[in-house]
Amino acid sequence: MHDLEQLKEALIVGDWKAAAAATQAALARGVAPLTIVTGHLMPAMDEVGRLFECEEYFVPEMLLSSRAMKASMQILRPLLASSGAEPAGRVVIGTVKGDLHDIGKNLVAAMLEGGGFDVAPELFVETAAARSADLVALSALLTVTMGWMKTTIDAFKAAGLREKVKIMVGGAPITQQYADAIGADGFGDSAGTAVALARKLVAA
Ligand code: B12
Repeated sequence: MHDLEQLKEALIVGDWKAAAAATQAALARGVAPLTIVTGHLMPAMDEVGRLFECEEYFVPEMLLSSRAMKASMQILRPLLASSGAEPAGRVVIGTVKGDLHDIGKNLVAAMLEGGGFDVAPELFVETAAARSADLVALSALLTVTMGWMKTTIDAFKAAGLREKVKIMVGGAPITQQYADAIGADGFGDSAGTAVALARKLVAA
């Protein structure tokens, strides 16, 4: 089997050792890190989500798959984050309260680092104030945690900091309409669009 097919299979069956080995093999062949992520890791996780939805997989299987994805990302992240670009701004990024899904957020963070942003994790209002952030990036993967995005934006308003930062949102259930409705400044549907959006927002 081709290494990229092995990688997808390793994620679906939740074999982190095979995922790490297939990632190394693909890199050694010269496959670009971002191609591995968008072309192979993400479709594999979509398949895991589909299997969960049709009740072939349950939480333990999803956990094994996420461990395999993380093993692959551990190898890819430094490569995604090392573009050597000029500092473009300061970002605070996190997954909203109640939501454990951090794979997509970590990927967006790695891409932002690669795009020259200085990225600080979580604790939105405090960290944004302490680090004089230009941009706050919120991630949510559950329909039940999406509401915390609005709560977080409201917390910035209450702290008198809303005008000082731009806020961008993303995650599988988030749409442009939702971003507009909660008063976010921007929405991105992938780690790649996150960097372009971040640049646009800090330049505005
Ligand atoms: C892995 C996984 C888990 C793992 C998470 C491990 C981890 N540390 O992250 C575990 C097992 C813990 C888990 C738990 C649960 N999960 Co889950 N999970 C998934 C799964 C299969 C993959 C998610 C993932 O990593 N995708 C890959 C990443 C790279 O993609 P992404 O997160 O979408 O991020 C990309 C974009 O959205 C965007 N993006 C993301 N954030 C941001 C932020 C900004 C600012 C921007 C610009 C862009 C952006 O860029 C990213 C990269 O391109 C999804 C299915 C799916 N297809 O999404 C279900 C899924 C999200 N889970 C689901 C559910 C129901 C649950 C549970 C409630 C299950 C349960 N009964 O307990 C729990 C909830 C736990 C909690 N409180 O959070 C549902 C959600 C349904 C819904 N509409 O709410 C899904 C959709 C599965 C399904 N089809 O039913 N899960």
